[in-house]
Amino acid sequence: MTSTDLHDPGREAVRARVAAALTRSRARSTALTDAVDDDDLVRQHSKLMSPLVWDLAHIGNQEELWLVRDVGGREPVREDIDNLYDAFQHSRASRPGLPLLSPAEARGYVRQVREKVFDVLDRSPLEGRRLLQDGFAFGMIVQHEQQHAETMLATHQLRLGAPVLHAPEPPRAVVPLPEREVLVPGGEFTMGTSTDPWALDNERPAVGVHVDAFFIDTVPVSNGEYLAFLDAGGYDDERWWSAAGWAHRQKAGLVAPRFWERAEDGWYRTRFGVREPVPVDEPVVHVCFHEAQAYAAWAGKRLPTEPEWEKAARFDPATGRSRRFPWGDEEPTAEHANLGQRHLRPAPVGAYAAGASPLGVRQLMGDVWEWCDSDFHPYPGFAAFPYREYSEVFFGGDYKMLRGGSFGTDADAVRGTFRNWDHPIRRQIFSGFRLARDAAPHEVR
Ligand code: AVJ
Ligand code: FE
Repeated sequence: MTSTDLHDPGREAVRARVAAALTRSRARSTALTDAVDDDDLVRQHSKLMSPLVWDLAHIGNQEELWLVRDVGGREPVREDIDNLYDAFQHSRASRPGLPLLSPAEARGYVRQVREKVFDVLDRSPLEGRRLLQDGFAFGMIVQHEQQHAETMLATHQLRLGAPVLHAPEPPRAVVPLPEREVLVPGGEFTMGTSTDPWALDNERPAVGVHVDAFFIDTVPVSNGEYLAFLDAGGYDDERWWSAAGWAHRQKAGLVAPRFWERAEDGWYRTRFGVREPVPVDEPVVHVCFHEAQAYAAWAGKRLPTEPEWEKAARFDPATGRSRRFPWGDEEPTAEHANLGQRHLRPAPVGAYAAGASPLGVRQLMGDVWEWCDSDFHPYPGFAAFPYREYSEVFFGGDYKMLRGGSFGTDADAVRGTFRNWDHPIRRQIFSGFRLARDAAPHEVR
């Protein structure tokens, strides 16, 4: 290979894209960790979360493992800390007790790793191994950092004390609001992808999946609608809950979404340290899968399955093709979706008309993750890549799927095919849902 090959225009474009994405993801991790003092960085704000300083050094360690050592073939920077920052070695609850790098050391470590990574990027042929193709390894590490930025944002939401994060308000709803639900035609569509360069292993390969005709709501369920479920006694009525859901509701004493609190003049919620009346037109967030399912049963509908959600988000009836995003194949902009922590709350239901799918379904990307009634299974033809611990070890019945990303998710870390998962009882994540229902034979055109 000659140096001309190393710097051909296609590869230079990948390099530029990688460099920009690396810089953007680091700006986000830095903002989230610089927002609080050292004491706050090392403290455990919830047993569900790591100390923020663990996330920071873990981001650096994954980057070192994959980009410095594997892709770059360089000497380790800090081999001695690999075990400390291996998520499978230590539970989140136990991490504050570990001899972690101090905030200053963690900041120095991630900076040192990043300098080497820019050098590796400059010299990498970006081909020859699948890991290098289209800058995949770099894209994977960018997505990893952005995933942890969302996790760190969830830690901020659990943190007590005065607000330290600030952002402008999201856009308003676009009127007229679409009709409540739309029919998604039955038939096969392409789920997953074999071509999206930075798609992770569990999104692959593209598969033809048959979906019966069904109706899906054009917007997520709002706080106002969810309040009606509370007022109707939904949390105290076993009829609406699955057996596992009811058992959890009883054991955990659930009475409302997480971060809600009843006052004399109505319900309040606390959002990144700001206490405010629950905004009725905003998508409900911080509900677990069981709450979403109970609401759906009470409303006489159900949650979409994962194939249904993806068909609603990607299928273009005019061409029969699946798009990368609801609006097309172009990368998200501020007009399409509430992503990237640009706003620190979901936009009202009915916002982002420009981000609607061909069938008119809004807010599929961004705002709130949407619970789907599916377990985490591989697609036929799945192969773990590049490591089993990203997806494969989580396959089975322990997790429910979440789709579309939230206001806390970066555009580089989500797409129409992207699959997220969590335990059905989790609600510290930015999780909401939308409703679906079967189409009766007379409703199918
Ligand atoms: C894909 C969001 C479920 O945060 O647990 C981060 C992503 N994997 N580090 C998680 C992940 C390794 C993962 N989720
Ligand atoms: Fe991680």
